[in-house]
Amino acid sequence: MSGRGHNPDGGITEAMDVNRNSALLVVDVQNDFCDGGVLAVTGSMTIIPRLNAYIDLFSARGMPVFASRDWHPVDSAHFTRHGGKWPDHCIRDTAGARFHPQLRLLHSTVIISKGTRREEDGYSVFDGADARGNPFEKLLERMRIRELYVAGLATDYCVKATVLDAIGYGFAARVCADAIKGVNVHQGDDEQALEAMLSAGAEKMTLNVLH
Ligand code: VGL
Ligand code: ZN
Repeated sequence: MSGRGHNPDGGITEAMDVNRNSALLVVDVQNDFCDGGVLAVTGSMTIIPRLNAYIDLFSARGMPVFASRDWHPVDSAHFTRHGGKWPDHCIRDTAGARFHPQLRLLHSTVIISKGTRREEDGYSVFDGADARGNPFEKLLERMRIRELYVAGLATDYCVKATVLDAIGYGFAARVCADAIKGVNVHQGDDEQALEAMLSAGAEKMTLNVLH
């Protein structure tokens, strides 16, 4: 929850504290977006240890961790060949679509696949669903999550679209600013994206604030 409030243990929660209504979402840390991938995001490798620290922190506090993945069909309209913006990437069930091996996901991590339909870009994780087809938003609702911490790739596309959707759906959104990286098709896109998220009402978060 945003702001101060009584936490379930009876104490006062500082604004920056994670609590039982919070969840972590690690966005698209997949081989194709990391070093050696077809759409490698500069600096992506540097955030993996921090993502692992966020995952450890949330799981140690018993809070849910979600990991999204871009999971495109081979003929996705999102690909240049079919009129879209991007080279072929994260084609479902290929090596490039696998989570990066250095990302330490847990068995309890809920995987959300997105961009699965031919016609869609699927930038927002709110366009995605779990293995049973439950939409992300429904899962959050069912788990009584009110606040979403968002980290991962890429700042200027999927992180941004997801954070803006989260706010639109009425969730409090926290951007893990030390664990995101942008594609930067144009220089400075990442900074602009962060600004857009903050002006929409997201809060900036870093690991040292949470520890
Ligand atoms: C993404 C470009 C294309 C992302 C996905 O995960 O931010 N970016 N597809
Ligand atoms: Zn994509």
